[in-house]
Amino acid sequence: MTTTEAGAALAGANATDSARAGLSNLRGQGTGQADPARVSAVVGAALEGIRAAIRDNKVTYEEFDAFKQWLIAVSDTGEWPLFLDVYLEFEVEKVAAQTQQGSVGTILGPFWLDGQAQLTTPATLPMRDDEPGTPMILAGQVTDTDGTPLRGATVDIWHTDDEGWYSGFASKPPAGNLRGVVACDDEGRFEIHTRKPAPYTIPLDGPTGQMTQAAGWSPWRPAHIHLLVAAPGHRTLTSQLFFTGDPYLGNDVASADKPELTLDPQPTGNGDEVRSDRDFVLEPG
Ligand code: MBD
Ligand code: FE
Repeated sequence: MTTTEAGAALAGANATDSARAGLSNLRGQGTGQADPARVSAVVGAALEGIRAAIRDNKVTYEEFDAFKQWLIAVSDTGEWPLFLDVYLEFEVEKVAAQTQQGSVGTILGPFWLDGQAQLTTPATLPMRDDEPGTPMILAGQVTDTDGTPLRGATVDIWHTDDEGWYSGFASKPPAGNLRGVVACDDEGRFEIHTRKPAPYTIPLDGPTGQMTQAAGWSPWRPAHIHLLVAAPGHRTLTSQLFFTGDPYLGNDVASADKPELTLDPQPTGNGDEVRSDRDFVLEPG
C-alpha cells in the first residue's frame, strides 16, 4: 500500500481521540491513585534503561537533540497510541496473560473504535458494494472454560480492507467499513462474512514509521483480524487472527503474532470464497 498525504496525521489524530474516549469504556478507568514505590520502581527502571542506552552507546548531543525533536513529532502527529501499541503493548499483554485462562489473546492495537454496527449472526460486515478482496467466512462458538456455550456472547471485529487500510484511520474506506459487533446465537455461535484483510504497514510518513525505517526494521504487520470476544460474567478476550503463509508472520513490527492465532482458510466452493472455523473460550470474571 502507499501512504496518502493524510497518512500519519489522520491515523494519529483519530487513534489519539479513540484512546482518550474509547479505552475507558473498554478497560475501565484507573483509580487515579499511584503508590510512590510502584512509580519509583517502574519509572525508575524505564529511565535507567534509557540512561544505559546513552552511556553504553556514547550518545552525542546531536543524537539527544534528534531524540527530543522526534518525541515532539510523535506528539504533533498524535502517534503516541501507534508507537506505544507497536513497540510496548505486547509486553504488557504477556504480563497480563500470565494470570489468564481461556483462549490465547494478543494486543488491542490503536485502531479499535467504539460504537460500531450492531449485527446478529449470521452477519455480513458493513462493506462497499464492490468491496475488493477474497470473500471470507469466520465462524465458531464461544464457550466457558468448562465448555458451556455462552448465551449473550458478542464478537467485536475489525480489520483492514484488501489494500491494508482501516476505516476511521484512512481517507479511503468509508466510516464503519469492515467493522461490527456481532451478537452470537443462544449457544454462542457466530458466522461472519467479510473480506480477507491484507498485510499492514504502519504509516511511513510519521515519526514511528520513520524511526522504524531509520533502524532498518520492517514496518509491516502480517494480515490480521482483530477481535474482542465478550459474554456476560466473563473476561473479554482481546485477540487477533493471522493467516498461514503470510510473509510477515514471525516478523511483525508489533511483535503480536502467535502460532496459536494462525488461520488456514479453506475454499467453500462458492466462487473464490474461503472459510475458517475458530472457537473461543472465555474465563469467568
Ligand atoms: C495495527 O493494525 C495494529 O493492529 C497494531 C497493533 C499496531 C499498529 C497497527
Ligand atoms: Fe491492526
